[in-house]
Parts: sequence; structure tokens; C-alpha cells
Amino acid sequence: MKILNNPSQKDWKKEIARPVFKSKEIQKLVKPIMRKVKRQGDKALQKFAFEYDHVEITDLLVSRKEIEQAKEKVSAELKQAIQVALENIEKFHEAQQIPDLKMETMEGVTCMRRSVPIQRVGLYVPGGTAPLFSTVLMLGVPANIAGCEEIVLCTPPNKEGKIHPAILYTADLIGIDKIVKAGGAQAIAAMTYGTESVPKVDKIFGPGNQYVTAAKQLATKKGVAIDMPAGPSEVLVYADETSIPSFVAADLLSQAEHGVDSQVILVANTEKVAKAAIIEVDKQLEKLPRKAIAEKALDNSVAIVMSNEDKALALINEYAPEHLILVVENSDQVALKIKNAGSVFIGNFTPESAGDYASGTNHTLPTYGFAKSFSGVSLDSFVKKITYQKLNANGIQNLGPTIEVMAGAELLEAHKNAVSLRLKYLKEKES
Ligand code: HSO
Ligand code: ZN
Repeated sequence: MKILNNPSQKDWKKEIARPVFKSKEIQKLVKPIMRKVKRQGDKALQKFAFEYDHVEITDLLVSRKEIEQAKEKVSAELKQAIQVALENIEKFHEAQQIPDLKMETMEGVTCMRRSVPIQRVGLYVPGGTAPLFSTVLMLGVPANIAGCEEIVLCTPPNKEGKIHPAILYTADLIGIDKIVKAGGAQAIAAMTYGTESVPKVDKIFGPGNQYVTAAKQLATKKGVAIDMPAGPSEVLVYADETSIPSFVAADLLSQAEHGVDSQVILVANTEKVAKAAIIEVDKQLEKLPRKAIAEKALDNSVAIVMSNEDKALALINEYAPEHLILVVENSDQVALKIKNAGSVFIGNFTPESAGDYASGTNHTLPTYGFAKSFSGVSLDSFVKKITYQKLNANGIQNLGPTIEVMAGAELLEAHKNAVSLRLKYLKEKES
């Protein structure tokens, strides 16, 4: 990891710039996949599984028998851990429920707002080198709490046509019974258009590679919502002398091991703090089973010395990290100065892994600078808010003249009439 010492704003902006993705080119590849799934349904999914996952799938839906077999393969220790995580995630997301809002803004004018679940949601869980069963909890738990009527989970099978037992166990534990052996852009297409086995959904959630991301973007053009735009995962650690170098290093590496395109940034108040952490990174890296991946990710990564706190915070807010770990004196106060971040981890004893798995917060977070304008997944992501209003005779008499003036000024006569007719009706009734 290279170190930059108090760089000028122009220089740090260059250093923290995210890699540019050729999303248009990827969309060009993804479009025909989407089209094929639209036309051929399940048959296309089977063809793509053969082509990309090198597996022949006769039944796209996971059977009860497969789930029962998976349950036996998950250790008691892991089941117990999943249970603890589940309870914390449930607690934190249940607490996010907000009561319906009902109030009179004026005498006789009642306004109301209700949260209503999105009816059909699709959850995507990537395959690949790490079986992310924790993502099943992060997406499935809030979907259940929100009361979504239909939940479908798509995840790619391995070469034997199987899905990792922990993914099946977790999905079953939280009551998801429609699990589809489909991955990549084709899975997103299936949830966008619907196939014989896969229901069409209203909103698609979950991380994925560039093809999945491109397919999700295309899905939005077909009237399907998505959780958020996505890019590779990232962490920024802001550390000073109160930080413990081996902890900082482990946090940087836990993000780096996710993928070769992960980005990790260390902002330190002195060069000494930065160097101590980097020595630890090099030491710990040697022992990691995913060393090759983490090493490549570290190539895109940088340590920046910022002796001035305000300047450090300007950098952090400009970068808008998905995960921000604060290990500086007064971390609690510094945390309140954060304007842009997906999720903030405070103090020496709060590794990113806590939020990745089990503390209760959601790990589906905005990457690629989208934390400037997007929130991470939460209960809110699974509901929409419907507003209602009711005016009684008194209400229209109180509010009517205001509407008439405004409609008249906008030259919208029909709008004005809708009020005037009612006011006239009430006047005639009174006399
Ligand atoms: N850090 C990842 C989530 C994850 N980590 C899942 C481990 N498992 C993206 O926020
Ligand atoms: Zn992680």
C-alpha cells in the first residue's frame, strides 16, 4: 500500500477516484441474455446454466429433499451462530417499523400515510468463491418483517447443480421456499419478466458481479425497481494513535478479501500510524487463504496521511465510503460529522465484520460513492408509503378558496372547477 503524505485536494481526489466501468459495453452483452429469458423462460435459464455454470439443471426450483439434505450438512455451531445473527437483525429491523401517520392539517382536512409492503420481491445471492448466506438474512429478514407476499431467491448452482447448504438452510430457516438455481444476468432477467418457475417481481435486491449489476439497471427500464446502483465493495478506515494497528489491518484485509476489485483506504493522522498499520497488513496478508485476491485489491488501495481533522473529514465525505471505520480519539463525536457513508463502525472493538454478519444492521450498502444520495437496505426498502386524504364539507370550505386561487394562477380551469362546484353545492344546500 503506498502512502501519500498530506496530499493537496487535487491529488487525493485523483487517488481515491473509483475505477471506471464500461457499463455500456456490459449492457450490450447482457441485453441478448435478457431477451432470451423473456422469450424462452425456463428453457433459457437451463441453457445458460449449461453454458456458464457448466451444469445441466432439470429442476430449476430447489426441492424439499435438497433442503432437508442441506440442513444435515450445516454444523450445530454454524446453526447457532446464524440464530444469533438472525435475532439481532430481526430486532434492529423490527424496530424500524413506523406507525401510520394520521393528522388534521386544517379543520376538516385529514391526511394519512401508511407503509404498505411491496408485494413481490426478488433476492439475488451471488455464488462464486464465498457462499454469502449472510446476504440471505440481510435481505430475507426485512422482507418478512415488511410483510412481502412473495419472496423468491435466485442463486447460481455449482458444477454439481447444488447450492451451498448454508444458503439453503438459512433461506429455509426464515421461510423462503421459492429458491431458484439461477445466477448472473439471466436470473435477474427471470425475475424481471417471470418464467414458468420464477415469478415476476416488483423489486430486485442483492449484490452481484458487473453482469448482474448491468441486468439490474436494465430491469429498471422494464418497470422493476432495484435496491440501489452497485459497484465493488469498499472500506475506509480513519485511524490515529488510539487505533490498534493489527485491528486496522484486519479490517482493511477483510474488505480486500472480498474481490480483486475491492477498494480499501486508510486515512491516518500521522505517517507513523499509517506505517504501523501497513506493516500489520503485510504480515496478516501472508496467512490469508484468499491472499491472491486481497493482494490484488490492495494494489488499488492507498494510505493517506491527513494531519488535519477537518481535511480528513472532507476527504471521507467526498469519497462517501460504503463502510467507514472510525478509530480516532472522540470517535463518537467525529461520527456525527459524517455526511456521506453507507454504515459507520465506531471504535477499536467494532470490526466491519460485526455489521457484515451479526450486529443487526444491514450489510447491503451503497458503494461507488452512491452513499452521497442512497441509504443501505433497511425495512424501508421493502415498503412503499401510500398517502391518503379525506376532506369533509368543512374541510373543502376551509381549503377550497386556497386551491381555487392556485389553480387559477396555474391557468388550470378544470382543477379550479373541481373545487368551485363543490363550494357552490354546499352553499346552495345551506340556503
Ligand atoms: N462486506 C460485504 C458483506 C459481507 N461480508 C457478506 C461478508 N459476508 C459487503 O458489504
Ligand atoms: Zn464483508
